[in-house]
Amino acid sequence: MRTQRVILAVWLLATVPACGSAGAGTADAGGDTYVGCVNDPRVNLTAFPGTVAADAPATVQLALLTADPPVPLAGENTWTFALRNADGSAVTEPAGTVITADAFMPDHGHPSSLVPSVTLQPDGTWRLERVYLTMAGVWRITLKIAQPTATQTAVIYVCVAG
Ligand SMILES: [Cu+2]
Repeated sequence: MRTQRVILAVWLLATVPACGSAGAGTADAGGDTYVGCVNDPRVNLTAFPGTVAADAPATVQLALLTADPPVPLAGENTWTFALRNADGSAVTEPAGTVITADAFMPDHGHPSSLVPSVTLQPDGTWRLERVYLTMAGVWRITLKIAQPTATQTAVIYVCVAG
């Protein structure tokens, strides 16, 4: 029991400082761990609607359609998107396409505490929920698009302003 408590204390010491200003939903993101990102060159999605190309050699792009809240904010975000061909035309969705997502904060080396969910909607667009950005900074949302014939990856970088 005592050993477990010590291990927990060490674990907390090791993990908490990396996210010292991590209070979800707090406006105080100006702690010394905040990495400014408004002009960060990695950020490839700054507004909705927007598009993000899948990694080569994939040819699809994500057409990000709507966002709630309208810009990425600390807290839970819900986005919708469609898969498009490189020329912007609609992708004919093969049956059995499964898209999974994860959210990660590369500058702090930690994931979000929630795994986003991705659901195909009746109109053919996809709903990406529980994009839980727990603190200000750059977040990387990786979508794995598994189709019967191939798996493609699209990586979204957003800035949650502090
Ligand atoms: Cu962090």
